[in-house]
Amino acid sequence: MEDLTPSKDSLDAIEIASRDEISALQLDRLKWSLRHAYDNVAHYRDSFDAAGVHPDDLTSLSDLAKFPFAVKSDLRATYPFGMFAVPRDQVRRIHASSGTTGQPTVVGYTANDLDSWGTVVARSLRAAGLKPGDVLHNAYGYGLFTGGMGIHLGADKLGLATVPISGGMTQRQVRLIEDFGATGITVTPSYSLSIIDEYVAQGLDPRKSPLKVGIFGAEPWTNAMRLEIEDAFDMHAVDIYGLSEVMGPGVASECVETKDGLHIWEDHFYPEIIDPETGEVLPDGELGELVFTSLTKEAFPVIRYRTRDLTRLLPGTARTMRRMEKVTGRSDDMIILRGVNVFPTQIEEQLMTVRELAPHFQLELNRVGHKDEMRVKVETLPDTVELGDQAGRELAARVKQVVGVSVKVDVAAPGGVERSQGKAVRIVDNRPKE
Ligand code: DLL
Repeated sequence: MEDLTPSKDSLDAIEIASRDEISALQLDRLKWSLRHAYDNVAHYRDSFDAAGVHPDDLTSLSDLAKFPFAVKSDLRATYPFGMFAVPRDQVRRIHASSGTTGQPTVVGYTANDLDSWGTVVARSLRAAGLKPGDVLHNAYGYGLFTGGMGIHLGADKLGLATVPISGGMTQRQVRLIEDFGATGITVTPSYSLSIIDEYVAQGLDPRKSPLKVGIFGAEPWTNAMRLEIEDAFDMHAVDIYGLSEVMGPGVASECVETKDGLHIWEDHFYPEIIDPETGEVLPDGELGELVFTSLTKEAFPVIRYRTRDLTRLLPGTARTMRRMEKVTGRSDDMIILRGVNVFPTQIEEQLMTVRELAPHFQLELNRVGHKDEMRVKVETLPDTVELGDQAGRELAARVKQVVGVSVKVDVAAPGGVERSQGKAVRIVDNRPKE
């Protein structure tokens, strides 16, 4: 694979500034952001007052721990625009979550917010090794989802030639990557697997594609999956993280030269890790729930927003900004099976070690009698169909040994597991609601 390391002088100065400079900037911006939220959003004013804290109480970064958390239900309760901090005529963009599990969450951006978003996404794409002259095949969904439009903003800012293909119509994805000579692709890891299958179905070798790097996010994926995708396309694969409430894609991103976790763009987003049970702030290095406070956002400031994503904070490497480890999963996606906590990423890791099985999978939870049962739905490769039963037994044994739970493995023929066109649905929960 080609060395895509960006030159030092192409980086924003703040990416490699000293920790003291970064902290000083964060403190200034944090003071502004708390004040802005308190003065302009009733929810923050009420919750700060109820907790007996005021923006003036913050004199150091660690004082942030005194302030109350914001959670998704706060956003839903103020649907649609109750958390906006600017007059409506200053809002230039509105995005929203799909709302499949309740009231959609609505977020807004001013012109300055869109500019900052473009900056952090451009930084992320540059960290992945892209530069002006590259053709970016952007297969994240365009629409209310922040993936497509967010990446597009940053690609424009960096000076790439963007192909705004969005998700779906997989045959055409392959054709346009080839015909337009895409050198970068932005896509969910699960949908990239469908694109790889389609290459093979068309009799093409994905390793011969023009792609040099893929920038994958919007859902958890493992380092084992990274190796699988890098090998299939003969390209680099890096991780990009973000969430609509905090901005969208580009809150944190991995550097192609190190691939050692995602640098958080700390001049715009202040991270904390908390114990999800007690809310206590944990020291860097410890695993817990990621919490973000926006430092520059005007339309939709978030103060101590609980992401539900589990990870840990690590010191900077390729950049001075701190890293977050690859996300293990969302606390909502943690399955408790007969007392053992299991994340879909743990199953993914084991699946990747069984050579005869394709990387697609889904977990089905059933109640059998009084017991919960997990079925892992997988499929064979076209040339390993006869080895399916044996491969299924091997996967069950590895999951038992490494993850510590007994699962049933259902091995289907190639194409038997539902394909994703965006975020994969990893868990199908058929258990009766309690
Ligand atoms: O998924 C934004 C995004 C788009 C990120 C494209 C990266 C690329 P939401 O739809 O609001 O926004 O979903 C946010 O997705 O809280 C995580 O649980 C999960 N997530 C996002 N990126 C990653 C990642 C977009 N790299 C939620 N690894 C977040 C693991 C991720 N989980």
